[in-house]
Amino acid sequence: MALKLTDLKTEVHNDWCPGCGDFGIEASLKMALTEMPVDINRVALFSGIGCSSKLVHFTNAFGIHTLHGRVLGYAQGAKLANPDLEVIAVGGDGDGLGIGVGHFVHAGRRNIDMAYIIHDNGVYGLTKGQASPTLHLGMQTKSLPEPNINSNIDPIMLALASGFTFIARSYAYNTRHLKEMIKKAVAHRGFALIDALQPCPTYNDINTKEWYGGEDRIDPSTKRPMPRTYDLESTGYNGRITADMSEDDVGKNLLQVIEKSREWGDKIPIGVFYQNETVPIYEERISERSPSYMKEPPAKQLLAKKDGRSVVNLANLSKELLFESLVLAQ
Ligand SMILES: Cc1ncc(C[n+]2csc(CCOP(=O)(O)OP(=O)(O)O)c2C)c(N)n1
Ligand code: SF4
Ligand SMILES: [Mg+2]
Repeated sequence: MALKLTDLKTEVHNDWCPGCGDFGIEASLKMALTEMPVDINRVALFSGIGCSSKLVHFTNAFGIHTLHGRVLGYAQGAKLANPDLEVIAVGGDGDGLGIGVGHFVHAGRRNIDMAYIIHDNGVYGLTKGQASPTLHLGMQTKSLPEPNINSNIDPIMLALASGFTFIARSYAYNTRHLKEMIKKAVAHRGFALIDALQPCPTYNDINTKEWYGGEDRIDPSTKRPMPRTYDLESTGYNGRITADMSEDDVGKNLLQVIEKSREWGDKIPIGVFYQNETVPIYEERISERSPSYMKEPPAKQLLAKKDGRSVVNLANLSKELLFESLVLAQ
């Protein structure tokens, strides 16, 4: 039976602030799940810690709310233990690009087949609005006593440098666009990132819904706001790398990702910046060394006998490692 949006609803009380962009990301994810050919019983959601990371409680699918900055460790581990899972990780910009930035970079190098959505609101929402790594230099959101003293991390550029094979950006209130990006990220074979721009009306009073919507920029001819975000695809942009491309063309494509990632302010591109399915995924790399891996991954190994006793016999090992070494040491 087709999955409906109501199937994904939970009874957990939602305490996001009114107007929070997290609602748009939650709605987009749920819409995407109902439209994708995935079995919801095989979907596994993982989140870190932050306002955004509460999303797993509000979605009726298997999920784990992990630790701050550790979402990718858990999510990648689960996918490697059971490659049949459709793993989707979510979390804040602080979670993924502050404390968790090491995991972010190494996830790119591995290229495990899973998707990761960063809720990019420029602040540490849950802990009262400190500057997150994506807040631009010199910006002073309302919780900051002084303007931000650090330059920002650009998730698109960092992902490109780290080896991510699908890099997209979307906007929380453009749920139709974000839903499509999520579907593409999940369908992508390899590690897929979506940088989801997300207004935090409580602590980020600069990158607001009105700011993204261009309400301070009225088109003199139409007298209507000129939204800051625009769809890359509508400009003919194509970030895909294919096996038949020359080194020169690959280089040109990489340059256009850099060029587009630098656009910010009055014009903010959203869409797929880069997609490269010519890089082997981690699961293939392991299979080359261990041909039985995909057939018998760790999650399909027998852990216990029918009577509940472990099939693992540690007696000999502990005897060798502990007992004998202690006896010998005497
Ligand atoms: C190891 C550790 N360090 C710090 C914290 C405190 N902490 C909880 S959430 C958070 C930041 C959340 O910001 P972000 O990841 O951007 O998520 P948001 O709330 O903005 O969605 C911090 C610093 C923690 N829970 N664990
Ligand atoms: S503090 Fe910001 S990010 Fe957190 S729930 Fe409120 S509006 Fe959303
Ligand atoms: Mg944040």
